[in-house]
Amino acid sequence: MKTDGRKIIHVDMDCFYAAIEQRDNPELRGKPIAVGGSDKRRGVIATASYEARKYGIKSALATKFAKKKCPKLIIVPPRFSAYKEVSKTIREVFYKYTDLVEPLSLDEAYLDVTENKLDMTSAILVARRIKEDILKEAELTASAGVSYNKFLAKVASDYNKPDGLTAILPQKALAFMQDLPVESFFGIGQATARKMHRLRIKNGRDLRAFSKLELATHFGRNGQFLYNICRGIDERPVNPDRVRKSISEERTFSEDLILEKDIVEQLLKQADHVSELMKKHNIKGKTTNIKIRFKNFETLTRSHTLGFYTNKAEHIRIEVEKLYRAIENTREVRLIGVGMSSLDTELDGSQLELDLKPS
Ligand code: DCP
Ligand code: MG
Repeated sequence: MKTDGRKIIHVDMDCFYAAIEQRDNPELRGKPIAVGGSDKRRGVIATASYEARKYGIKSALATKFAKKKCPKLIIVPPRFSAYKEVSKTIREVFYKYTDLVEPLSLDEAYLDVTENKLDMTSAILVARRIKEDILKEAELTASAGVSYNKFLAKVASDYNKPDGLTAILPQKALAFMQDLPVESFFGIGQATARKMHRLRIKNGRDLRAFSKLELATHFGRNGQFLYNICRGIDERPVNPDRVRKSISEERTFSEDLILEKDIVEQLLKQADHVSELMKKHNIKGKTTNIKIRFKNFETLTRSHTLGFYTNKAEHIRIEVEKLYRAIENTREVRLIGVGMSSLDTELDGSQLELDLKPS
């Protein structure tokens, strides 16, 4: 099989927010806990400890419902600054081994260790060392997956959680995917999985029985990707800290915003922050972007490009408000992002992000 000889690691922290809360408060250890919003204020669970997962408590569940499933469940409010701090620590660990690090979120990243700073030939050994370093530096466990591409490394890290280390060698890749349920394929969401079930596709073996054309017919643009991944082919490179070409501010609220007035007010506040930051660094942009995440984690993005560069708050405010009004939203909002792109500094690849604190 063609593997282009890469060595990719995917690292994902174990029940990230909850593990940090248990680390920092010994009274929570060994108990079913969940980080999230209060049931009294119609909050949702961000994540749950392994003790709580036994009761079926998981991300995005309404806290009220979670308490019904597990009456002893302890709800802990999130402390985003602590999570960011840990995220920084683990990234520093990654950079000890390679600069080819592509963070996917606060708690997970891809690393290309084909060549690495310690000249280690075994990627499995690198992964073990990374896990040890994380345990030492952050007192937390991570799960790692090792393989020759991103897709398989990601599947592998999820295979044996928590504190797992799974390698999928090239000669084992197809066998590994044969019986892997489509739900465990990264990139296959719930809706696609349901569609697959209707087509009697339950696992990698079933998927491989479909031709490229058939997959394209049923799954559109995703068809080619599906055709490749079930054959163990994924040539996407690890993108080290992509030079992002935007300035943005994102906020997750500890309680969802319900009133339109509050949502718009928050959007305008963030527009002001983005404008301030742009002015401070003498940057202007043409495209305004907003991102709205609803209570159920569905996320919408909208953008509009002006015919001129600006960093004026009054311009960004108008754009942001127009973009939001056009959505005609009636749902509760848990996250808002406001940003500017198409920057006049794009040629030198400037990138800035506000350091966020939750409101
Ligand atoms: N998160 C969230 N809402 C979600 C999913 C996740 O707020 N719907 C947050 C809380 C998680 C963190 O992101 O702790 C990392 O997400 P993961 O999907 O990696 O979940 P965990 O790390 O909590 O658990 P696992 O051990 O399964 O990776
Ligand atoms: Mg995780």
